[in-house]
Amino acid sequence: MYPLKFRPAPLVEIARKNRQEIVRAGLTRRELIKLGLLTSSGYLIPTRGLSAQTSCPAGVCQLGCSPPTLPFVDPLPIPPVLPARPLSDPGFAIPPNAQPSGQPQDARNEAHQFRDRFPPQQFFITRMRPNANFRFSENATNLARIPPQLIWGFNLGGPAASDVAITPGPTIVSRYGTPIVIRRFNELAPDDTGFGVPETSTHLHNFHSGPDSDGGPCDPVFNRIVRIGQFYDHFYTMARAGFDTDEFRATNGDVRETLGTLWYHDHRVDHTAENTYKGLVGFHYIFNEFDTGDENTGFHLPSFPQFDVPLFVADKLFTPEGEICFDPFGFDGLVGDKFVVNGRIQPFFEVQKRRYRFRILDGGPSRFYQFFLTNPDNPSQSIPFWQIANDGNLLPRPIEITSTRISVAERMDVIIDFNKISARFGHPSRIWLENRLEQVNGRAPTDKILPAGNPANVVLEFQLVGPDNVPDPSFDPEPVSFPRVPCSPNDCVFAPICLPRLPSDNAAAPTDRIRLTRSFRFERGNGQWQINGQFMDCTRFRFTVQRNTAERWILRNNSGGWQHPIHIHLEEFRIIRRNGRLIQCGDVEFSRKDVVRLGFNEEIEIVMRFRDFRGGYPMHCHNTVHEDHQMMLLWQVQDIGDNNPEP
Ligand SMILES: [Cu+2]
Repeated sequence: MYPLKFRPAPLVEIARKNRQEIVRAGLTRRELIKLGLLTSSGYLIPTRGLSAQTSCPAGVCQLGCSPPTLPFVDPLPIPPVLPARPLSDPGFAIPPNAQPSGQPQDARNEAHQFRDRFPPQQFFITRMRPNANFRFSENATNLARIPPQLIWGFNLGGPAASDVAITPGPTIVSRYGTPIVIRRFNELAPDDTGFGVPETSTHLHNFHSGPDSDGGPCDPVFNRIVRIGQFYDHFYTMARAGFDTDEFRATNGDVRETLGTLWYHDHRVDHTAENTYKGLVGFHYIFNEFDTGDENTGFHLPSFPQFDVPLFVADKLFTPEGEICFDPFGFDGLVGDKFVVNGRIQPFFEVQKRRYRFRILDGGPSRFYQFFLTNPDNPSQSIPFWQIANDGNLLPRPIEITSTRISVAERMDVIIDFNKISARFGHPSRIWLENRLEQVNGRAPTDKILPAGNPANVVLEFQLVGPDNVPDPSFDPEPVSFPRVPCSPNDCVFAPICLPRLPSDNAAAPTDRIRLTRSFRFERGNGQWQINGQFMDCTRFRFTVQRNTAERWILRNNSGGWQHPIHIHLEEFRIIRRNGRLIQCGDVEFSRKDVVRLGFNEEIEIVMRFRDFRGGYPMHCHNTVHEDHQMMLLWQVQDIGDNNPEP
């Protein structure tokens, strides 16, 4: 499976074979340590040899052992937009499970909920394929160290081999009010790199989807897993949450539940970390009549695609020989030593001196980030930018920040005004997007903020080009931003996309009334990760939520050693308290959320509604290594819920 250019050295081959044999043997972590094959920190002990390049043993997959590379030599790739197909596309009419024999079959064995009410108006196709010639850099020096190699990705939907799969995959652009079907083919192949399972379930994080199209990890009854040669039709109503409640039926949902920045990723149970790390990820934007994608209309946010730019940030490990690697025995999580943005190592991006909207995503598998803007010629400058959205949700008021911390799967939409930076910070020619949060293992960041101006911590270099004061019709968040403007709980700069009412214990409407409080402990147990003392179990739902009601969930982490980004499917929640402290306006978490960072010894109170759909969804840690090692549970929504307070 290697391009001719890249013939792995024999020692690498030996190390990989050893790793594969161990995987096949199914040995436990404890057995491996006993046999002297695994260190207690979770790294496989290499069998022999040292690479000529570094002091790291050949084939080892370990922090600090990736080959050195030159930063800022590759332009930032922008994933292409997945083309929408007309409904007359011959593929669209074929009903599920009625494919001509010899053709790929639909893996789905359940109906799409609400498809009659929201008939699809657009159809997309994409194919998951191996790409054996993927370049993490185009630079000759870097290519000599990290050669073209195998990843998994998504293509533009064509059957031809020339329609090559990329990672991140094509950006899917959809709109509220235009229901869609996305047909995703699994055209992967088994490979011998030691990680990745060519079976998929593609989750649209965190769209309000029926369980049939959510792309969950597994289900006690319905099939979630798409095998090689199969496809799966994901149907998205493109309606806001609440569309099947009395209050919001007529408007097809509550406009305040509008989502914007989403992403899709593999969610195959037990193998999500490997499969997403190997490339099965991409952005999914949703526009609407207010956030239009055109800076001359609606909220006047910077125009897509030129000034509205996705930044898929991920960290990777490579062997000293330059082969991407993943240690299946590192249960703590994987932190890489190469920052990759939209598939390139530490790229640069040329910007005009005007405002841009960046949609920053922590693509995992395990690292937390705290991003700052750094002027490399004067790292002591504190450069502000404006956060306008948290996860998929516009904030009630933009917040001026000099940094924000995010954990795996969290997103932040920010406005960076390069004209103001140029005028106020001495006309710098370069600005770095720098991650200054120290993290040395997959457990958690150390909470230490590293000094500014270290190229090793930079994920992306902005190169400022062109004249100052170019015409810029886009929205300027500064004059309306907190703390320049005092905040209020009723803020709604992006009206009508305001914060929905908070559910409460005594509300009149069932969808507003908190029916129940449940609590969940996220903890270490039996060498892996548990919720309330139990591992993930695909065969049962741990509890049943009553449809069209609200609940309060208490998330607890009694550990001083671990942090967990907790993700809940189906709807957005609100974080009410952290350790008893109310989250108040002016805080970036005073927002609708779909991931919450559960820090050291923290107790978090959230409230959430469960509307419209029936069926099963997961809650899990989004450190994907923790998730795969069992920190996940399935719950369901039905017309009658249970009252289990500690499921
Ligand atoms: Cu975790």
